[in-house]
Amino acid sequence: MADTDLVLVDRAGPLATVTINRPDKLNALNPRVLEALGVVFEALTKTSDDAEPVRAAILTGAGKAFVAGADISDMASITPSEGKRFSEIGQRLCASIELLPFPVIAAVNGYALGGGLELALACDFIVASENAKLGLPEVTLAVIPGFGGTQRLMRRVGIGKARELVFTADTLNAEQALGLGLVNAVFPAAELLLRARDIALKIASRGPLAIAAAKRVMLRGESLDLAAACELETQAFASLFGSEDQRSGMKAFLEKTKVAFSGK
Ligand code: CO8
Repeated sequence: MADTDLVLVDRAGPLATVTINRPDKLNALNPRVLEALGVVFEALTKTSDDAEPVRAAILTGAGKAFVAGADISDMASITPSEGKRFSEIGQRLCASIELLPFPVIAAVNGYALGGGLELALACDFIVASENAKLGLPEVTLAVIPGFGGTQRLMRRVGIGKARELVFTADTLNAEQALGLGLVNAVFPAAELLLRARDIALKIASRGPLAIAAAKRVMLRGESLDLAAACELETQAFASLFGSEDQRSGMKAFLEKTKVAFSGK
């Protein structure tokens, strides 16, 4: 399969749907898939004359899996330094998704295991199909999560539950993941992408500069103390005043009219 086929992109107005397309291997992540994802997300930040800028994206998988993990056949005989390189490629991709100026929703359509759940955790939030299965089974292979999973899971569900899930390698079904706040919503499989797109469209209708600022301060603030994080919020809040969108948004409210934001 050519590298360009490993990750598919569908653009519709302000939305992009990115599909990991290696269904015969349950979308297992090898370096080529990771690189292709990096290229695709980077391209989505560029605006071209013939397409609207991306305001929200959905990441999903082709077939019955979101992603069943990093590719075990690629990892089976690697050395510690190769393991470090593989981990760094995955970590870079996850960090780059977090730094995108628009939200990315992980639409988990089946297995999200190991590196697959780690990738979903780097997205802004997760929605799942009723048949989804989520977990970090790395210790069954005598390794640990290497794409940021130990750290992001802890921040998402709390340290005690994250420890339990990492140490036991237990797999959660969609309802259990919902109960933990690991996923935000569960939908019938046939509706998953439609429902994810509804959420993405709502986000895309809001002020784009405000969404980018909110994403940035929530990401950075998570690892700061509260006072420093609130200071970051103040700076971002202040910087939004004077934008065309802030002026037209508030004017439209006062005049009881509708507004379409320009991102300026
Ligand atoms: N890697 C490579 N191939 C895989 C993977 C994987 N993670 N998962 C599935 N496949 C392949 C299978 O080998 C099979 O290929 P083939 O048809 O050629 O034999 C094909 O996908 C279909 O899979 P199954 O036949 O196994 O499908 P089932 O429906 O019977 O089972 C499961 C589905 C339960 C998801 C099963 O495939 C499974 O257990 N997969 C492995 C899950 C796992 O352990 N994932 C964690 C991997 S470790 C990891 O992700 C570490 C991340 C951090 C890396 C840090 C860098 C060093």
